[in-house]
Amino acid sequence: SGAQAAKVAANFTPTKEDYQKVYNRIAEIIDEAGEYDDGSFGPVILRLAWHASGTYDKSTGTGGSNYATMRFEPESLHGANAGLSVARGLMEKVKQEFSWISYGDLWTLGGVAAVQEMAGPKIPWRAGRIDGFAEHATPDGRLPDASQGAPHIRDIFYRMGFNDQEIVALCGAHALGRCHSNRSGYEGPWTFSPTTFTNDFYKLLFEEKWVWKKWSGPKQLEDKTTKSLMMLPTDYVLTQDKSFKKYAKAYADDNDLFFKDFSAAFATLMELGVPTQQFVSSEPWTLKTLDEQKA
Ligand code: HIF
Repeated sequence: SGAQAAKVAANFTPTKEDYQKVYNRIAEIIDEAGEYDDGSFGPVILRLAWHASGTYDKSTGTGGSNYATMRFEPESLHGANAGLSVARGLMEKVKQEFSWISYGDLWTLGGVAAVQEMAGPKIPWRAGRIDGFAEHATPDGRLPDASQGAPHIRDIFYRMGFNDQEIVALCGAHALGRCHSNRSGYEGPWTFSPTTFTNDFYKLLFEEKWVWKKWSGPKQLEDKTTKSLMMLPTDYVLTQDKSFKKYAKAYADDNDLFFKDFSAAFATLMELGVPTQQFVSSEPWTLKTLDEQKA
């Protein structure tokens, strides 16, 4: 808009209130999904935020959310990112209105808004990412492969700096959204409420009987009772590996613990690869949901 353009021209420094406005716009768009999937763009926007951040390698300091390199080929075409053009397109609409925000801030703020608007925990968030270039992109293969087992999950998430407890806490986000055969090859949702953030992912892992789905697609599990839910091999491993299982059980039994641990791990994920001195505030901000602002 003209007002936003004038702000940029005046070398304007955005405040927390300006980022809340961006959050609000994303939150509105999440709800404008119509017939798309389960009626929400929240899950795919969350997935963009995670794939933008999850390329981080702590040993080289490369990857992560700082430069938003998924805007460029070949990263945008990496197999793991199939379908995320939907989310990048939605975020582009927001960028047109708030041209002063960096793509890295915009996409991670999208992840925060998605979690919070789908009734999840508050995610503390800081602004300060800067737009980079294609040369900042990382090679294909940094994101997890759902067909693999516990050693692969550990390789990928230890590389980002996470421990077993944090890995299992993050995995609860698969309560949201669904797999699409034309994106990953896998098919179906993990829970009966794929647009509401709950600890149902862990509950279902332990309460349902999971059997291999008989189909021509990639190996995935289905619940024996309704055959309408799915688990990826990497999800099911959380019930098989002794260390993972301990945490998965704890989160199945205690939703508050899950919310608290997810919030901390997800906030860390969103900041991977961002030099500390770049953040505009030392204290993270907690942004309000649309509902809270109506009150
Ligand atoms: Fe996912 N994930 N994820 N994921 N993911 C898919 C979809 C979503 C993995 C694989 C897949 C995390 C970890 C892992 C979301 C959020 C998070 C799909 C289906 C696959 C295959 C894509 C498609 O077909 O559209 C693997 C192997 C992971 C490591 C164990 C995170 C923790 C759970 C980090 C995370 O936050 C979300 C949300 C979706 C749903 C997207 C949608 O469009 O509905």
